[in-house]
Amino acid sequence: MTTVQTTAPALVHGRSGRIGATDFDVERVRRDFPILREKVHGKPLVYLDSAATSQKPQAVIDAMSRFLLKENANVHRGVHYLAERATDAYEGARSKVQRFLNAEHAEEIIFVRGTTEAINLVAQTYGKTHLGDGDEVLITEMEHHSNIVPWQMLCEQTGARLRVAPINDTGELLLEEFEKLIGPRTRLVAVTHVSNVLGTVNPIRRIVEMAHARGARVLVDGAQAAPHLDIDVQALGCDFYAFSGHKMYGPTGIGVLYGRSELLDAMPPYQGGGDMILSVSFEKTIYNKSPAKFEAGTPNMAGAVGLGAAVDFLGSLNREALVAHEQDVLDYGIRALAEVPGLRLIGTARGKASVISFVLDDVHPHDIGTILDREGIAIRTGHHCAQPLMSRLGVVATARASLACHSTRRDIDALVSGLGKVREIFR
Ligand code: 7TS
Repeated sequence: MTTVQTTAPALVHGRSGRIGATDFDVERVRRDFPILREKVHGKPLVYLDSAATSQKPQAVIDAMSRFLLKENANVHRGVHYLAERATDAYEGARSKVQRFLNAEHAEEIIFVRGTTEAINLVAQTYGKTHLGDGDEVLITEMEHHSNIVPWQMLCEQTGARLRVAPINDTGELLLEEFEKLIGPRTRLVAVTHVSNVLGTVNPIRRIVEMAHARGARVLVDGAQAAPHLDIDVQALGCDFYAFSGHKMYGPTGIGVLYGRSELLDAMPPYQGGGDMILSVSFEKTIYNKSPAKFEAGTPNMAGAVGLGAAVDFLGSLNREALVAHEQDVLDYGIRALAEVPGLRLIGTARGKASVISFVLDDVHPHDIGTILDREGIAIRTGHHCAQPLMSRLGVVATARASLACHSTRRDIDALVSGLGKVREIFR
């Protein structure tokens, strides 16, 4: 088993001084992911489903097993050696995430199960205390169900109304329409940073400016952005930012809600239980401060440590070269797929990131996925938990190839050749 040095740079600087895709040593990065050496149906694995969940580098696997082998104990509670080690590891992961997001304070980082839980937390705490009858939540047509349903539930509970900003046929948000929809009753705007179906990257800073100018708060769903973009919550100016560990090379069952401290301080707790209190009596309970206030019960300690290792892993890659590399594979993929007869790309926004959705003649996407699987190629097919977006696009489902730092042009070539087999079968 190879142990990865997460601190070693995975690339060299180009001689020109400008960093480009060729500066990214993808073969070396691929060696960090043990699963990429697996065979599927006797064929080398071609993993193009990172938007659903990313594969894990050895460093993340090692950090989690090291924690379980040598440091495991319950956090924040014990005075013994292991309890202190575990607490340091858990809180150390929080500091890593704070730096990853450029949050001002570590207390602004709340560990949750994932993006879904982060959004539900905001809806049921901030939302329930700040929205009433006739108030509005504004989302967009390209949201994942996790950034739709929690707001619908909140609206049912409070009498607030859900408004939806439209997109154009390429999958870009119509900013003028969006701005018009921010009215005097808009209390919250909840928008995805990167669409999981279209790859559209939304102009979050502009959106925040528009919303703040009208007194609305902004939650950003960063599930698809965290593995690909540099995120700076202070520069974005957003009020809440949510993401999942498992989509950015970390484990499942751990994610993050960032919230600005003045908002978190004024919010009620999400769940009651251990660790979220300062004192409890049958007459009165006094809640702890953030982040403990929002982390009732024993948290996912090994998960947080794994997420911290994922942050380190991403930090060990030169972001500029990584972005250039992923863009190169994406552009190559878009060009190559556009030439497949009968294939229609879904989502062609300018400056899109990391995912390529498509339909192929009248072949059902599930059939595409099943035939590609026989070739060792993993893609996702279906509605991608974005049924309203499917309706808007006039499709029931799409096939989706999604990229990661280890993706190569070879993966795309394999996909194109697999699609050739699909076409032969359905000729
Ligand atoms: N928001 C976006 C934009 C997502 O892509 C996803 C998951 C979520 C929220 C929910 O994240 P979770 O970790 O809480 O489940 N998206 C996908 C996907 O595209 N394929 O599988 C899961």
